[in-house]
Amino acid sequence: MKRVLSIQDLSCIGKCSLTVALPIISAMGIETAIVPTAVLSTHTMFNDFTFRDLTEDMDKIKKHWVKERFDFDAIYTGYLGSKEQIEIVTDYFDTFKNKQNYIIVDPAMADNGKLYTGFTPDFALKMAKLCSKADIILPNISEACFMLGKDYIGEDATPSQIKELLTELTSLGAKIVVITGVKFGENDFGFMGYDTKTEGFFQYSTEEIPMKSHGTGDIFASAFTGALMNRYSVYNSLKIAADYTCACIKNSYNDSDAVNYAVNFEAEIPLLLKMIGK
Ligand code: PXL
Repeated sequence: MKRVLSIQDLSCIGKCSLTVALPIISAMGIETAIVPTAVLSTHTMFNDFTFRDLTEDMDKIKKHWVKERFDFDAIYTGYLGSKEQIEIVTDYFDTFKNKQNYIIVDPAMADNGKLYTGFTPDFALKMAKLCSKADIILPNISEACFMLGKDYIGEDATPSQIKELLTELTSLGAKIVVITGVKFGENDFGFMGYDTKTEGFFQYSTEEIPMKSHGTGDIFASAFTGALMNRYSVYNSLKIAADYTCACIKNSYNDSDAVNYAVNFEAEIPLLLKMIGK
């Protein structure tokens, strides 16, 4: 069985980061090892959330795993709580990277032109350095702009503006760069990417559900990682992730009982498994 390591926070309520990565990647038949970077009472969109920092444990966990000679088919990182945590994650990459495995960085730190609570522009530049070690990075438009130290170009950025951003992002050093949350036209929403090996752009879109929700980037990155581990190509894994994320948002949009701080990703896991032939 393939084994993924996911390094991100554990938000007890909020359906994001590890509470999304664990069920989705495990359901796809992949062992999911974790390093929880912090325990929060909720994700940071609620007021007065608690935050227990687990930075001190991160290095100790790594040292134990080196002794045990564990290895991973992919390392997928999301929300990280501080610049120090980014340094430690860099050490994880240096320790566990090998010729076969993938490093996937979702620089989860901003949306709609705003950094999440607690982050500074400086943090985004540090995250950009982490991206240099990745095989694949998955920023949204806001995260891409913050990492490049540029003014926010808006959610309605045109495909040609996104192409420019992608080209600039390749200077960070990742092999494949993908920007999520791209609007291609009326009711047409998806991702656009650039592969430095083939030197080609690619894109894919689904219908746009008129609803903004938290954790959808984490659902996308988790489903992508799971599909990649099921031997789908990078492009097909991204497509599967986009179709699944769209189905999750649609499910919540049609459900008057859906919570307003996340989407019903659980209800669409059977669809995701069908998509990967399970
Ligand atoms: O979904 C990204 C995310 C992850 N972790 C925490 C968050 C958020 C987004 O708000 O607050 C703690």
